Amino acid sequence: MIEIPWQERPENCKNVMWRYAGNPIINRDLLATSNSIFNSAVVPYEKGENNFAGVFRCDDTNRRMRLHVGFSRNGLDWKIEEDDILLTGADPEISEWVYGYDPRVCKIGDKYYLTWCNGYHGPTIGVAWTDDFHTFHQMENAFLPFNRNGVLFPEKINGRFAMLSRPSDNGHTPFGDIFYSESPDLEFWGRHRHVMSPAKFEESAWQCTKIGAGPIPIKTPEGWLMIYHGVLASCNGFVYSFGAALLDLENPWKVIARSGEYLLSPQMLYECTGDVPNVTFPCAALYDQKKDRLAVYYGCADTVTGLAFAHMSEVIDFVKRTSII
Ligand code: BMA
Repeated sequence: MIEIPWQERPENCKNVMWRYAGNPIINRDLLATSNSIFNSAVVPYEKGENNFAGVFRCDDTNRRMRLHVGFSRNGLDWKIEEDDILLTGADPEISEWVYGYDPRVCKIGDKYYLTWCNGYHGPTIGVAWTDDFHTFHQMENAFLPFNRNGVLFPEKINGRFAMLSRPSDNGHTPFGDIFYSESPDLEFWGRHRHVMSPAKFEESAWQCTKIGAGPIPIKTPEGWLMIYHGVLASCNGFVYSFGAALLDLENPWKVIARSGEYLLSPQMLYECTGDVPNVTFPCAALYDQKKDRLAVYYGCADTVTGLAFAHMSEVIDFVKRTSII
């Protein structure tokens, strides 16, 4: 097992989740042509020096939303490629690149699957696989537009591939529930099941406008741990925080517990100022089961990338203790 990035909880911190002191770990201008690098996906890779690989949302200085591959030895210092990713093999009807953002990467078997918000007559969920983080083989879009936050499960469930998603509109959607879908082949998706709706304002305001799955769900003996973002419509615009829920292992559309409190909300200057103020948006997590360590990568103010830590056992207790279910 490679060492995932880690820093102990600061002594004066009482929270379940704490930030890396060196945040942001990726600045907006890491690339010659990047306006911002955020909402990005990281996985263990273990090839040579590259212990970690990732797909990064890099909006360029034309403000076009693009996906770029990156590699890292320690999960903190990233080398991101100047050229955007190479998608190949798609049916010509859907192969035209329009835009791509908010990637997630999920290892299933020996392949890495990329899902992202893919422009095809509006946002929908694109799917591609790679085994070398060089060539990405594009498959069919999973759903009809409009949809965002497509997040695969890392193994088949009841014999089928499984994905969470968040049907939306073509704009800055003022609503949004999380749904669960199944597929025999990662091409045809069906058996759609409702997972959860935004919370009641009186009960848990940070997640009362819309919600969407974040990192790939993590299997624990207590259920699938789903870290998800929640949005509050404030008088100053949307505020994006994140919390977590536990989903039933065999029927993951059944929610066992769901945090009423947030794990992290925009509070630091780099989370509160930037191209879109007040956004913390998680897209990836690394988990070291033996050491009970969790590291969460999240976009900050749609501008830079941050990292936060927690002990998995404490996150599970927190979800159960503050549950609104
Ligand atoms: C969502 C997505 C995210 C973004 C967020 C806040 O709709 O576009 O990429 O972080 O809005 O702007």
